[in-house]
Amino acid sequence: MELIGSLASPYVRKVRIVLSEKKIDYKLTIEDVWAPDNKVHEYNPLGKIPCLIMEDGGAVFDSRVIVEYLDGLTPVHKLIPASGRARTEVKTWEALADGLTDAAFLARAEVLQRPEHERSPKWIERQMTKVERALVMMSQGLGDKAWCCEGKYTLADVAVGCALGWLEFRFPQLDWRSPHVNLARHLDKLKQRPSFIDTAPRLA
Ligand code: GSF
Repeated sequence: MELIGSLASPYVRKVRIVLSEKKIDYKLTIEDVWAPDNKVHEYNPLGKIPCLIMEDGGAVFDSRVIVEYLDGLTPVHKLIPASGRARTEVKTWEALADGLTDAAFLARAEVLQRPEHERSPKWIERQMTKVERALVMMSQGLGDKAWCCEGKYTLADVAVGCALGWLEFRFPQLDWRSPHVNLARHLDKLKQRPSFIDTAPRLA
């Protein structure tokens, strides 16, 4: 099994953490999606990572589809409840965490990909408001619990950890820890896990 990804992507990290927790072996192929000659589109026409290449050559994307596939691959350390309200709750946490990252990503791209005179401050403010509101919902949802939901470590915690870890990595100037002490505590706890340590975001 081959994972096309990068060492900084929060979505790739989410997949790598699930692979690690479920003890699934894989090959990581690093691709820079921003390089003009990158080959990602040969696997995923959307040109996005992560993209999982299965043993039969089939491609799986995006990260939510990949982690759902992986969780069903082996009974080792199930991270998504089998069905019902519990499954929906975990997947909604994942959508919240990925949505926070999506918004932060768009705000950052507005600065990195556009010359100053073309940037829209209103657009950046719109995206960062989504980030702030997502943080509030995460903090309220976690409360003083040990895990996001179901009273145990699930994909919800993996997704939240990847989103907060990416904010820490790419938005060091954004102080989300002071207003959301419980989220800061949760991330610091998750960062002790080998799966998080081994996939800490870094530049290639
Ligand atoms: C988002 C992946 C994504 O935007 C998922 O896998 O969950 N919904 C998808 N990945 C970025 C790389 S990143 O996270 O550093 C990506 O591939 N961007 C390239 C592009 O063309 O948007």
